[in-house]
Amino acid sequence: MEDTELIENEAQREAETAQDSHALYEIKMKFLGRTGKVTALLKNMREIEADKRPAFGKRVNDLRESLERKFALLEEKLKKRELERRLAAEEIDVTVPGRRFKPGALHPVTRVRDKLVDLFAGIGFEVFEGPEIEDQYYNFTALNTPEDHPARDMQDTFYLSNGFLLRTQTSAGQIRVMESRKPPIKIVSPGRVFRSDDDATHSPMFHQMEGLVVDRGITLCDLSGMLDEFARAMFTKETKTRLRPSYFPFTEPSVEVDVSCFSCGGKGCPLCKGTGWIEVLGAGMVNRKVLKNCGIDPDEYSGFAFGLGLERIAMLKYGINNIKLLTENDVRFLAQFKD
Ligand code: FA5
Repeated sequence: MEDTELIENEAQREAETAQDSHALYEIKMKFLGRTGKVTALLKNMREIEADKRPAFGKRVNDLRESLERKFALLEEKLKKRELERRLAAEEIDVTVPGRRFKPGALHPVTRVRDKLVDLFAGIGFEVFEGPEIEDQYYNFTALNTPEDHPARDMQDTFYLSNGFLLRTQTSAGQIRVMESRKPPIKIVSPGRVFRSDDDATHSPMFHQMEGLVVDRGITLCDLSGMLDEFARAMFTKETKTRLRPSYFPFTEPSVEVDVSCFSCGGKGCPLCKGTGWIEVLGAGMVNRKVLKNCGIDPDEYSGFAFGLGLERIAMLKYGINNIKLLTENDVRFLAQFKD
């Protein structure tokens, strides 16, 4: 009986020292757990005289119940305190302004390329990406460019060792496609090209996009219709195109393609230098010799090709007056192009 009192006092004292619910649980187990002190009292029952056992049993059960109540009360108190502390620590002021997230923007040349690829993919073109390092055959010879053509000069072309060069035009990819596939062929080929060129509208590294269609019965009318589609999608719905005779060794006939000035609608303004037209690309019917070089019978098949400068289109579309701005990567400049 004395033991029960001692244990009760001890449990009470210890329980009050518990700093948190976990410590309290440990103390509770020390007294009320399976191997706890109160449980141990019951195990000693046999050593007690038989007539005193019921009273002792009742006393131990009362003790157990009383301790359980005390622990429960303390536990509730501690848990409440813990919750209050946690809520205070995790308090969030939802009125504090958030950190501003500055999203990047796509480069204007990337925008133009993506828009063109989307447009041409929508009318059935596949995308082909040729290598940036080419040899004379793909970049010039197979494209019917004579040995003494000025484009082959060191002043125009960056030569590497062993007869390799940095491609000067995406037209080199035309040959790779025609060599490896049978018509019908319908591809666009965007990519970087390199020329020894440097002024406000010319850069030593720039981007072109080549287009090539080869099939039975392809005519200049197909090219013209497709270009109208391109001009309307790229500039405005009212934009028109016109073809002017030109010369490229790999097309015959060759044309330069102008679009009606989308700034003044064709009346004449500084952008179109008063002419109402802006030149945007070179094109033509694939030269019979080029088809033959690639093993395609020019009596059976014909095709058209076109090549445009992506920087040129971006500069026109966004009113950029110096090509250098496109490679300086000044964030203040780039951040202006959102659509
Ligand atoms: C060609 O490169 C031909 N391969 C295009 C072609 C393809 C014709 C298929 C016929 C059939 P050209 O040298 O004109 O053509 O270049 C095409 C475009 O690239 C030009 O209209 C211009 O927009 C752009 N360009 C040329 N040189 C530079 C340069 N240094 N910097 C930026 N853009 C340039």
